[in-house]
Amino acid sequence: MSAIVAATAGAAVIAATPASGAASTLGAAAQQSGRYFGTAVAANKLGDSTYVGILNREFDMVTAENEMKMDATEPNQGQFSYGNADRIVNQARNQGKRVRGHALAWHSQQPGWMQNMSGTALRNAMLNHVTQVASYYRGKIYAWDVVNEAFADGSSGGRRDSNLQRTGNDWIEAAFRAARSADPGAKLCYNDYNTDNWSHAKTQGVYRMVQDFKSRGVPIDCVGFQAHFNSGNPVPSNYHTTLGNFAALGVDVQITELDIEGSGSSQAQQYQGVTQACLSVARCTGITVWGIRDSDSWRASGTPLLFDGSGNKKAAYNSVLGVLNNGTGTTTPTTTTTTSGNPGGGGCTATYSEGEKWSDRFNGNVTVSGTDNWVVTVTVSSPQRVIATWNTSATWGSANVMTARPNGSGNTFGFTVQHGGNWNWPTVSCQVG
Ligand code: G2I
Repeated sequence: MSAIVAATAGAAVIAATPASGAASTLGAAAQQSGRYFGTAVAANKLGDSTYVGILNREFDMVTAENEMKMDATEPNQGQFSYGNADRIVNQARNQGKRVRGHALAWHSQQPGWMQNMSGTALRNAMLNHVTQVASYYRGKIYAWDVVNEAFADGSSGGRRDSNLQRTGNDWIEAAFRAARSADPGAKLCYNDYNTDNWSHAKTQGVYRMVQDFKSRGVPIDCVGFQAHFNSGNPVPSNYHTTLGNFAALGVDVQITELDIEGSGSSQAQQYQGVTQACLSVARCTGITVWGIRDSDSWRASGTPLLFDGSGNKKAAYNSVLGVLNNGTGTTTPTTTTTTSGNPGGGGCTATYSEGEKWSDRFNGNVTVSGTDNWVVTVTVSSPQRVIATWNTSATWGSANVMTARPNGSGNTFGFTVQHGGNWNWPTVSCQVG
């Protein structure tokens, strides 16, 4: 959205707040900013009408929780089995949903025959598996987790030891190349856990690998952050930094397996923080939760999901939906202009543009034209607060209304808004002083 308003007599104010949708489902709310909201799905629950009802209503992306893993799709070497995976893919696609593929190559959940292999035989078997499965689903998968969990926990920042790793350090890039050949239209992701905190060695190790892959032309399009959180592994306050730094390497980032153990408002706040972190990064293309109801979770006792065991929406659901609905302003419009005429002739125009964004605050910039003697009114909406200004002399009419005047620094000034979860743009209007 952008607007140009002629500088004529009389006040003309264009609301700088973008149309804020009030979507009532997670998928529809995420779509307002071009993102998706997905869930892991288990084939054996597709007969549960409560489960399928929530799935069909709320989510627009689906990941098979176990059914596309190596042990499920190639139980015997060279014999592929897609029955359960197909049930999930077909159910999703019939409902107009997209599918994330999980996972082509992983040290875990290997079929028995593969667990006993090594060397060239294992490398070739892995590459054949990647080629066969990605070819079978060619054109039906939005993004593949090509390689899952290949980095070590702890302080090393290096690779995890596994039979695949022992076939040579280039096994990951070989898998990505095979996947690209088999399904050139799918986004190809590296996916891992404990990579959310920017200061962790594992995060840095994955970052260096992606940087290396991009510099050498290895076909990687995205990085998945599993995001399994609990009190021992809380949502990091620097999550937006992590997502933003990876995105700056030229890849999409996605939250791929989100769940947060806990309950009530504390759990809701953490879900809010993760959602905000994704919305604050333009290339964070979507969020997937790892299951629908608490009772569907791989760690059900931690009640880590958005619906309770009966399928009721939890506080965490409402907080995620609220952030998705308020977050649309962060990526859609780029400039908005407001103008007020000057009864003596002439007028001025104030143009707002977005600045940097963080999980708790964002910057805005205002450029004034038409006069050097301006008075710009900036109005923020609750619970937003302006917490800093530059290149202007500012006074406050009320906590939400700031009056900005020149301070000799020119006709562009800026300010920082602590947003409290409200990402709507401030309104700006200009008068000749
Ligand atoms: O462990 C949580 C996730 C971590 N990232 C990769 C994901 O693929 C992983 O998902 C979980 C599934 O949610 C579990 O459902 O992966 C586990 C296996 O690594 C899955 O657990 C398995 C059990 O180990 C099997 O005994 C069981 O037969 O689920 C199978 C199907 O219910």
